[in-house]
Amino acid sequence: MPTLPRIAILNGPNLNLLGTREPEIYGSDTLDDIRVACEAHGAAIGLEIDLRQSNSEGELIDWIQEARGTRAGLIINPAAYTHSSVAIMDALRMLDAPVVELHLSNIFKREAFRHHSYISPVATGLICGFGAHGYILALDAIARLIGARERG
Ligand code: CA2
Repeated sequence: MPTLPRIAILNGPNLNLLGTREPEIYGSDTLDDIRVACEAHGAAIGLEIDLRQSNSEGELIDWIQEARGTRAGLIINPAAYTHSSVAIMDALRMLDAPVVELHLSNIFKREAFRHHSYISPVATGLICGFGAHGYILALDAIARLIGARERG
């Protein structure tokens, strides 16, 4: 049986606490709920999911580098590093695979400091404001991009 394209879904600092605080902003799903939903949706559309979370900028960068040549696409919710990390931007710039920047909340409806992203200029596209469902939308976007690449 041919192997499925593998998709990295990386999550930044504090997202391990999802579902425990501020549900009015981030929803009530935990990161494990999101993992289960992504794995089910991935199986339905022919993608293998590798979802990880780290509170460390360096570990996220190591995982982005690991994705080079091993992952067909990458979805990243960099959390607060969105607004501060030139290092994550530089690491993403070195990927050839499609990159979706994802946020649970609509960062443009929130404080001004969240309106600037170091990630958007190096991402293929941005999804924000749809809560946990954004991960499913991002998987559909990646599946379409990979299919388009395969068709040439
Ligand atoms: O909306 C998003 O997904 C964010 O990336 C979440 C980040 C925030 O800094 C970005 O501006 C937008 C914060 C993640 C904090 O995660 C929490 C999880 C549970 C409870 C409280 C915060």
